[in-house]
Amino acid sequence: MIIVMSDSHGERDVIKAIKATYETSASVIIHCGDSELPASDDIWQGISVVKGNCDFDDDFSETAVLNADNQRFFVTHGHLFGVNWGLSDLVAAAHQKAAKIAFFGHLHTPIATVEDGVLCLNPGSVAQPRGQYNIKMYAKIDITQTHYKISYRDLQHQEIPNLQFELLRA
Ligand SMILES: [Mn+2]
Repeated sequence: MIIVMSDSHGERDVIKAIKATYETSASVIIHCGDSELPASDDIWQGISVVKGNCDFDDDFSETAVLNADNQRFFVTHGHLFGVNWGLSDLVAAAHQKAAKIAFFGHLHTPIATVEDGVLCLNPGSVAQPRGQYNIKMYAKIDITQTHYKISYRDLQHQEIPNLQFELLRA
């Protein structure tokens, strides 16, 4: 099981609460950037985090490639790959890293779609949600033999209606 969050924008306690909930059960916990925290903060012990456009600590990486649950993930904030205008650059970067899953943030809105064989997943924002779903949220992903089971959760860790997906693995 993979936990992905993003765009906490200074809300450190939210990261702490999600980490505490899943640190013993998740294979990996990911933060897709715009934490506005220092890279040296001990909150990052046990979390894989990248640099967002609102992060100014150069000790964060712009991208990360992770392996967990027999999958390889490409992680980035998204602004460097033009996600405001489409996912093709993100998908190309994932292909380049031989990753079948790309996690990104920046848009503050949930997206879960398979494009050209790559699951592109935006977990929404745990602090400043935008768009149709005005709910602070993160995503939980279980990978089965055949499917990606994606569950968006609110900050009480409850499933958000209409944001539960089973997508066929490419
Ligand atoms: Mn942001």
